[in-house]
Amino acid sequence: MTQTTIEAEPTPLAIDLARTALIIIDMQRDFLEPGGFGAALGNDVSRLKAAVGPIRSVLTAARKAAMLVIHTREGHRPDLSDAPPLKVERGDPKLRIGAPGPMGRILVRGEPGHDIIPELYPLRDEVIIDKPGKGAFYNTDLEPLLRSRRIETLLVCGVTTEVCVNTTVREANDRGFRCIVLADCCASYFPEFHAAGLAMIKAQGAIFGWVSGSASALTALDSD
Ligand code: TIU
Repeated sequence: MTQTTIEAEPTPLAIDLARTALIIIDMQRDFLEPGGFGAALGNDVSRLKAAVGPIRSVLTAARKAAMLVIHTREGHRPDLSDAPPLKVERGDPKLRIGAPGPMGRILVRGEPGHDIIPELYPLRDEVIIDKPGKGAFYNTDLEPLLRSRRIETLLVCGVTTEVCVNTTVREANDRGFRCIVLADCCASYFPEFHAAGLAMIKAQGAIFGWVSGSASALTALDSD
């Protein structure tokens, strides 16, 4: 039986687990560890750690339930041909996208900092979407991949709540996918933006999507 109900705000939701995917946004060393892109922008990267444990629990349950798991990574080609100059030209010139740092070139594909943190490392058969933008649909093959698997619902985790998570949820909603954002599986460098980012999604009768948490997701996954 793949139909289940998940507790969420503003309403509980009936979902089909066979048509649901777990998407984990940008849990990369560049955002979570010192010396990467997040730190280069002046952020306290330790604030993102809170999401790691809850994501790990949901990821383990999703793997057990044989749910489609998708990991995304924000980053650019080594020649930066896919990085708009206006994106690169922000922040301290010594610490911009493409500049050398302790984890390799900042936000560049193939560099140690671009990779996913060891605690959440993808299995060989899990999908990795390399994205040049904040949204996971922009200039990627995520949409055809989801359509080919007949996915209609996304359980959304990752960082940061108000940047790449929110952008991806808005893109997904416009494409007809239902998003359930797991609050404790997301994090921001700014606690007030985390709260506002979640509030904006579920307001107005779930204008962009629903907000739930890892405990409710685990209950729903166990019911499979
Ligand atoms: N800076 C910030 O909060 N986030 C990003 O630049 N990318 C993601 O959210 N992944």
